[in-house]
Amino acid sequence: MKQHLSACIFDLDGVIVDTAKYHFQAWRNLGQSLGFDFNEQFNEKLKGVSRVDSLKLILSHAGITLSDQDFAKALASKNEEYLGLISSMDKDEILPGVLPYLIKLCKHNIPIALGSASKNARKILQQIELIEFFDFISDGTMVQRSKPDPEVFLLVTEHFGLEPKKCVVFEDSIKGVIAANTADFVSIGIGDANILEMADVVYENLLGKEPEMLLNYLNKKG
Ligand code: B16
Ligand code: MG
Repeated sequence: MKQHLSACIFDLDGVIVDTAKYHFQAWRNLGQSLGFDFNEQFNEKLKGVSRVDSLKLILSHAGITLSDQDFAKALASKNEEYLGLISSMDKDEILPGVLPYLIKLCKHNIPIALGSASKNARKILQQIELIEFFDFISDGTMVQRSKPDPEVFLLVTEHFGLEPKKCVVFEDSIKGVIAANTADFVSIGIGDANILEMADVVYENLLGKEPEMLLNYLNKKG
């Protein structure tokens, strides 16, 4: 299997663990403190987007301008609330099917990497006791550009010296799927097929999924 599939790259929030709901809660509270509310539909636009770019999107949607100092304060306040929300998170919050899937990939000796926009990624992987599975972590502390730019995924293939078209990206966000497609990775959407229609294939979650199935998608990609 390793000859055909070079590596698997997992997004974190919404793929490995459901921190997406905590990001939503913390951003929404911040928005409300600025006199602006938003719903889950708008929140889809924030998924996979860096902290700074998320705040820019919220402010532009709300028509609010902040001074540089207030912008920095708002970012810090959102992250403080988010860290509070995830502080008691443990391995019980790993999403369905993730652990057995990672174990199967290990058995096949397929390198496992993280490709997350989050600057809190390492802390979260440690907290949910999955960090040992990851051969390489590419995260928000290492990139200049937010998804849909593929930089965070390309750091992984550069690190291993691999071709993107032989690697699979698992993503819950539209912007992450676009990032994977742009750089010619095989994209597996995790979540709602109507929202992630651009992905090569969409799984509701990883429950009962077999890594061998990935070979079909790689072959179709050519
Ligand atoms: P942080 P992912 C992304 O993580 C989240 O989807 C996005 O909502 C968040 O703003 C971004 O990380 C930055 O996170 O504030 O923790 O640095 O989905 O790419 O794993
Ligand atoms: Mg995500």
